[in-house]
Amino acid sequence: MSLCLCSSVSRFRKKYTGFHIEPQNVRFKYINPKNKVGTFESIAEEHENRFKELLSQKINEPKDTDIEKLRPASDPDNYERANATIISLVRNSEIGDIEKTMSTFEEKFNKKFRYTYTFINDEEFSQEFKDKVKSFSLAPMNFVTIPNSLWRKPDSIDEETQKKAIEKMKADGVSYADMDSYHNMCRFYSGNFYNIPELQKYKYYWRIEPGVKFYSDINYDVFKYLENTGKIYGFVVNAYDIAASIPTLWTETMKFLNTGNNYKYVNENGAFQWLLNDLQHPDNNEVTNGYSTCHFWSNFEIADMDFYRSEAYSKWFKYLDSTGKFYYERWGDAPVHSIGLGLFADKSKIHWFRDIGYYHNPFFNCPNHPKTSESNLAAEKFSPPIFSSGQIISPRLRNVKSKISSS
Ligand SMILES: Nc1nc2c(ncn2[C@@H]2O[C@H](COP(=O)(O)OP(=O)(O)O)[C@@H](O)[C@H]2O)c(=O)[nH]1
Ligand SMILES: [Mg+2]
Repeated sequence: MSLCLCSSVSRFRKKYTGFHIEPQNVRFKYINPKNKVGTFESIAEEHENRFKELLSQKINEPKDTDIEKLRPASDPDNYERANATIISLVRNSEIGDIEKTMSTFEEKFNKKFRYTYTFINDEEFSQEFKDKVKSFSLAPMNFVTIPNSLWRKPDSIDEETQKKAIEKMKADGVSYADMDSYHNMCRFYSGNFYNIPELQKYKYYWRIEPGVKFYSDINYDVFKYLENTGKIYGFVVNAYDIAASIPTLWTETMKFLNTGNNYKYVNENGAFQWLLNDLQHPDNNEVTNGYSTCHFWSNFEIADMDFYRSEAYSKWFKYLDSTGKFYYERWGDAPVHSIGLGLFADKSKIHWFRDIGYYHNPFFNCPNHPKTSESNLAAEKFSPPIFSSGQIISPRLRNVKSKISSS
């Protein structure tokens, strides 16, 4: 997956592809590959129209593998599963919301496949939580308490520095700035969850959250879909982040890439242009010094943990963690996963599950799909393009999103 380009080749590539990869000389440049012109509002509008048009087209199951081989067995007890688990980080108090999540998740997917749930918590799960959750599904369940070393704020975080940082984040409108638990959660999902002992044996996971909904009947095994196609990451929604929560994530990443031989981790077929796109929100790129803030919305992920366990991702995460900025800034797991994927993975291995109807406040992925229940969606007052997926989100939407997340 790594590459080493000789300098003449890399100069050539820089000109045409917007990247330059040499030891201690890694640079990326947005090259506007489709040569778009216009104001950022007009480009956003053009994208929005194209996106609406795309979403209005009928979408069915993926066609790049023999999907008939991925159908559920008539008896879920005798189904040969992939090496995968459903994960959810959840508090005891969220039993009501996880029940809501599981009711549509079971109905649309897991009652047919019975993948094991792994519930994860920073505290011990109560007997009441366990008893209730077991009544929501026939699938096996594991209940995991996260070791403190993988969850709690490291001792190296300086209190005074953090205090000042929190004031700055608050002034910049970064929500949850003063909640240690939120920072713990972002750090845990960025770099530690796949290392908890109970997840070591698994390769694939599907992340679900309390209070989300699934709308489409999924009649094929999504894990085997990744396995058969060699893909490593699946998403449904793609959005901009609050740039003030990650002002130095990109520059720290560039420092990492330009140290020692770390250049070798960059995949020449990475999604660099997506990471750098500045046509719609140059304001974001300005704050971050280059990164568009486009990210896969990580409350939904179907992915391969071996990607995070790779030398490239783990070494990079270790570096990020050493800066303390999961606490001095509010680096989220969504931009961290996304930058990692954009740099270290071949972009052809990233999959948009366009056919999966999904909702997490305030965004939807709403497929025009024969197996999506229209009555469910109508009940949610679905209103594209605001509640829709894809990376094409208008400036207006960004305001809506930051208003909602700071309320
Ligand atoms: N056990 C536990 N779960 C948490 C904690 N903080 C967040 N979570 C879970 O982490 C996930 C993301 O948190 P959420 O509040 O939904 O973040 P948001 O979607 O970014 O607003 C959810 O599944 C939460 O239940 C925590 O302190 N303890
Ligand atoms: Mg959430």
